Amino acid sequence: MPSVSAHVAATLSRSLDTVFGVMGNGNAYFLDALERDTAARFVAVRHEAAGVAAADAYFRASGRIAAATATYGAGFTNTLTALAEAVQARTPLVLLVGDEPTSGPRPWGVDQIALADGVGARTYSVGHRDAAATVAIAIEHAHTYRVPVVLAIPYDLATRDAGPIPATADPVPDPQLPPRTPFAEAVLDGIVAALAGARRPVLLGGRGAWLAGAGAVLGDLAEATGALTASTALGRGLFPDARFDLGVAGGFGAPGAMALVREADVAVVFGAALNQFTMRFGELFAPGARVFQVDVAPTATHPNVGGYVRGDAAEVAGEILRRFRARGARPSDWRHSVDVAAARQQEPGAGTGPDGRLDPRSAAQRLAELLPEDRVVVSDGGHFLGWSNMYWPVASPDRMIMVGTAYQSIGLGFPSVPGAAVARPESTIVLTTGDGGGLMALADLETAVRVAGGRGIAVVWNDAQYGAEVNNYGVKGLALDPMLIPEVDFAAVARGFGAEGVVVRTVADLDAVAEWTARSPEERPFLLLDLRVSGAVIAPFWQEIAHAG
Ligand SMILES: Cc1ncc(C[n+]2csc(CCOP(=O)(O)OP(=O)(O)O)c2C)c(N)n1
Repeated sequence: MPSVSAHVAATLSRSLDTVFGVMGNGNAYFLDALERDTAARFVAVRHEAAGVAAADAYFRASGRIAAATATYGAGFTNTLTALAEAVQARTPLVLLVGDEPTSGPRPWGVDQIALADGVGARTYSVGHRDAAATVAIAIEHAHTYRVPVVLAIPYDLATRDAGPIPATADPVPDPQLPPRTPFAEAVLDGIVAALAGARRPVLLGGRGAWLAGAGAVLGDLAEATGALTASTALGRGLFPDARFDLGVAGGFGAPGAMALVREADVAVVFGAALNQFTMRFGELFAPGARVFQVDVAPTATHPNVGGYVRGDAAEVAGEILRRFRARGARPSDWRHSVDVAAARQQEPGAGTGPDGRLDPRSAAQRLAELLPEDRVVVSDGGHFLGWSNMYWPVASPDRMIMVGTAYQSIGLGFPSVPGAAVARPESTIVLTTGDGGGLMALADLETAVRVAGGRGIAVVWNDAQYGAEVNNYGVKGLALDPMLIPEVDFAAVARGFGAEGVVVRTVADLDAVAEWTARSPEERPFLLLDLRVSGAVIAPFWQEIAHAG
C-alpha cells in the first residue's frame, strides 16, 4: 500500500513539477516516492536556504508554483531566512519538511510550527488519513493568499501505509477583492478628472500591475492621456512603448528622468507598494503633485497618496480609460516636448575608479552591450545592486529577479540561479552578486554551475569589502576591519566547480563575454566574471539611503 510520503509526493506532483532541496532523514521517503512514482523533477541544491530561494525564483520567473524540501530540525531551520523572504515578497511556494513524530519531540527537535509562524508562514501537518487532502488545501492556500506554506510530514508517518491514493480536486486560486465602494467610485472619477486636466501626467507601474496583466491597458491609458511612464524596480519593462518610458523610478532612476517625474502635476500609480526606495524617501514627486494609487492592498501605502482605489490594476486602468474617453478628454502633449531618451542616460563612468580598480559604471555599461538579450537577471542584495538596475535593461518584470530584497537579506543570489534556470530553459541566466553575498552562498555556486551550465553567467562585483556597510558606517568613522573581505579569487574558485572563471580588471577584459556567447550553450560551461571593481564609486541610490539616515 502507498505510504503517507507516497500520498504527499503524488498529490504535490499534480500541481507542480519541480522540487528543489537537500535530503535527510525527514524527507528521504518523500524524495524516494517523488523520484520513483511521479514525473516531477528533483533539483538537488547544497544548502536548504537554496531550496526555498530557488523555488521562490522559479515562481518569480515563470508564475508557476514550485516546492522546496528539507529534513526536520537543522534542515528546516536552515531554510528560515529564505522562507522569511518568500513571506515578505508574497511568493507562493510549498516547503515540504520532516517534523517531529506524532509521539512528541525528540532531544534534537525544535518547535517548527512556531518557528515558521515567527516568520509569517503557516504550517499544514499531514496525517495518515488526510495526507492528500491536506496537500491540496496547502497548495490552494499558497495560491490564494500568495504566500509560502510549510507542509510537514511527522517522522513516524513518513512510511506508514495510507491506503490507495485518493483523487483530489485541483487547487483553485480564488483571491477575492471586495467590490468597489461608492467612495472609491468617486475617487475614480477624481482620477479621470485630474488626468483630463493634467499638463504633465505620469503613470507609474509596479509588479502588481504586471501580475494583473495590466501592461497593455496601461500602455493604452498612457497614450490616451499623453502621460510619461515609469516603473518600479520590480515592474521594469511593464509599459509597452519604450519611447515615452522614463525607466525605473527611485534611486535607480537616471537623474534627468527623475527630474521629469518631479515635474509631474498628476501621477497615477498602479500595483506598486511605493516603498521608500521607489519614493526616494518622499522626494520622488514634488509637493503639490496630485498622487493617486491603485492597488490590492487594503489602504494606500504612502502618505503622499491623495486618493486611493482598491482593485485589480488591469480592471481599474481599463475603467479609467473608458471614462476618460467617454468624457472626450484630450491627451497632454508633454511627452512630445521632452527628450525621453536623453533623460534616461546614466553616468557613463571613467573606466577606472580613483584607486585604479575597475569603475563599476563602465563595466555595467559595457556588459549591457555584451549580455545576451534573452536574459533573466537574478540579483543578490548589496551596494552593487545599483549597477545592474541602472545599466541593464530587461524586457519584462519577470526577467529581473531580486530574491532577498524584500527581507533585506544578502546571500540568496547563487541559490536563486537554479530556480530561474529551470523556470526559463530558453534564456540566459545572469546572476549579479557582491563578494560578500557571493561568499555567504558559495555552496550553491556548485548548483548554479551544474543546473544553468552554458546558459549561466555570474557577475561578481568584487570590491573586497561589504561595500554597503562601508558606505553606511565606514563613512561615519566606524572601525573598518569588520567591513573588509580579503580579495578572493572567485574566478579560480569557479573553476574548481567546473565553470569558466575570468578575472576582469579592465573594460577590455569583458571581451571574454563575446567569446563565450559566440559558442553554443552545449559547448561552453557556466561563466563567472570576477570583476575587480573599485569600492570608491558610490551608487546614487546608496547616497539617497545614506542621506535619509
Ligand atoms: C543575511 C544578511 N547578513 C548581513 C546583512 C547586512 N548587509 C547588508 S548589505 C551587506 C554587504 C554586502 O556586501 P557585498 O555582497 O560584497 O556587496 P556590496 O555591498 O559590497 O556591493 C551586508 C553585510 C544582510 N542584509 N543580510
